[in-house]
Amino acid sequence: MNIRSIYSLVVGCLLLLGACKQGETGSSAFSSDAAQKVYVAPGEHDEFYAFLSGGYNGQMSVYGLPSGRLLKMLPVFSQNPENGYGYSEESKPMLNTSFGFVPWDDLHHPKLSRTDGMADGRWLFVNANNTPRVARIDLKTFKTVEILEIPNSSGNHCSPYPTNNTEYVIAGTRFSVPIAGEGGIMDVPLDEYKEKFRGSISFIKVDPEHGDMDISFQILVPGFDYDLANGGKGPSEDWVFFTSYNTEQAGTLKEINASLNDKDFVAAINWKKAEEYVKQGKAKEIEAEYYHNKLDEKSHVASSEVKKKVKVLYPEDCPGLMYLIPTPKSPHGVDVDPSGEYITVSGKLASLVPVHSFSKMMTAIENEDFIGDAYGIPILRYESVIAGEVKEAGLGPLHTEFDGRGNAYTSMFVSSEIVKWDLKTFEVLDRMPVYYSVGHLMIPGGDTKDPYGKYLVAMNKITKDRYLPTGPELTHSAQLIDISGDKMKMLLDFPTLSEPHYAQAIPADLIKPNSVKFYRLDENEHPHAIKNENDMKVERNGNVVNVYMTAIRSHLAPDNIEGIHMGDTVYFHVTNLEQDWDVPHGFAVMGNQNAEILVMPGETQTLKWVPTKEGVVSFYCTDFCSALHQEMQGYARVSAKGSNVPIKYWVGNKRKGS
Ligand code: K7E
Ligand code: CUA
Repeated sequence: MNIRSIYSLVVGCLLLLGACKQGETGSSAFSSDAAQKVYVAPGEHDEFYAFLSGGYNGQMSVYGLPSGRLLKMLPVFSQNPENGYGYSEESKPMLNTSFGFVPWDDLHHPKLSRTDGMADGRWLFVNANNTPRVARIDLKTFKTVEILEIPNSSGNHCSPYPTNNTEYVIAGTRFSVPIAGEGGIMDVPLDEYKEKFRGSISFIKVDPEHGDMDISFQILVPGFDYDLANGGKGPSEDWVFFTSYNTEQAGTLKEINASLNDKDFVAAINWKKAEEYVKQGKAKEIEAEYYHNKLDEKSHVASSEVKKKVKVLYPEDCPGLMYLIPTPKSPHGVDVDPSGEYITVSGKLASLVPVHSFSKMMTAIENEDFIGDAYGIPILRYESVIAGEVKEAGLGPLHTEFDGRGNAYTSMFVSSEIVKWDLKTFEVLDRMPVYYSVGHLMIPGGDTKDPYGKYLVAMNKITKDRYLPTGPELTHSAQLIDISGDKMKMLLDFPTLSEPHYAQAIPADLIKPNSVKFYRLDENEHPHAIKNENDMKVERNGNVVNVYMTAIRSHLAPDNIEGIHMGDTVYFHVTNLEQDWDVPHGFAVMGNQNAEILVMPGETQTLKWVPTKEGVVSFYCTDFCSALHQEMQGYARVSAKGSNVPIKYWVGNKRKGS
């Protein structure tokens, strides 16, 4: 019997005896009123929306807290068979990049837009880690409305971090790359890492009204790996802090060669200063190629624009822009406490959690208390900028969040626990084992200046025996912990979609009232929309056939189509005429290699179909929309190439064509 089964046996017995008083069995006890605390009665709503990244599925998922109910899977960087995202002609451009169409990426970090240091519920920014991009999701529609590629970047991991009024969203590289003086990633021998490679940190300007993104400038930083970042708050709000590892600048076997230095760096960057330098004309414009994809609000059609230039700043030429704080050892997360004074760093290989002081950092900068420089960037003295160290915190610290009551919570990957510690004394106050090997943790508002506290979500990497087995692949597991009292209490396990890294949560009231219920048909500006089924039509243009179709409970118009020939490409432009909440119609064509679509009320979506066989092909609505949903179906006749079957189409006695 292993420790875990002994543990569950002990807890189980205590429960049976009804003797599980909170705290009596140490911090690992879960609350006897746990079920009550997470119970949201049928028909009731959760208190918080939680947005969990999907990790390697490239999507977001939306949960209610405290129930842990899955509300939605929200496609961003990957095609989604649920609603045709990345398959419909309207949404395909969202996945265009300078490398071509990329159907699947890896998404790690969601961050809500902010007003005055608090999440405001307008937009959610997320990163594509593999092919560097930042996306914006509109929380009125829960749709990805914009994706911006990041040039001069590779592995967009420390991304995306909004400043306190969403002036910028900041995105840094994980991999450094050889950036040519005139721009572009060069072809160089890989053993020239030290001489030629640089990292980049991109400052994406966000339109305050509409949220549209644009790269304002980039800072080309020394060739380390940049891992995570966080913006300052209050006194430190002009600053953003990045962890870096591989300050050894190893080009191979980083597992060993990037773990040699006892300390790596936190890079502190003054973004206000950077902005000033750009205004003064210090930035150099270089060549770049990156895609900017946007979904038009009125037509719901996405389009891509290719951008060709980017402005860059070299920090060595910009005094006061960037400083390096030595920090132990291969740091991962960096998190700034609600007051903006404490900068907590989680070194994966460090035995303690260092807490740097912003005010001490400013004094040290003023006194030029430097121990040297790296590539012209001053290195501060560790002792001069340390506020305290959390000793014996746990093994494998990764990330920290705050409850707004003077406590910090750090996730420990190796010792598989959440450790609560005091921001004044740096003493450990409580430990909660989690199952198993936690990565990120999230407290609603826990990264803002005024956390909501109350709950903590641990997002665990390994699930093992937590649920009924489902073969070799298990869902990842999140755990909800009550942090309202002195001791943490375990409330709930719930499964997640793929691998959540970071997450955000916000009171439901900040989003719920703004949620769009359907698209207004009279505002639909899709070029192929028809707003009345009498306008249905099928038009041949060379070997392209455009079908203008409507869907309403419970028929498609037209539902009989003739005159399609082998060698044709058919576009079904389906407009959903419904003007009611939650009445989508689906559309599928037998044998179509380009999937299906799901059309929201008032919206038009286009499905491309290249017939591969002669004969009669059925099509139908895939969403059970009414009692007569099964009747919502039709036929397309596919004739031989060059046949003389003319275009003809009808529904009921409305008949068109020759
Ligand atoms: Cu720690 Cu990609 Cu934020 Cu995962 S990262 S755990
Ligand atoms: Cu429309 Cu089923």
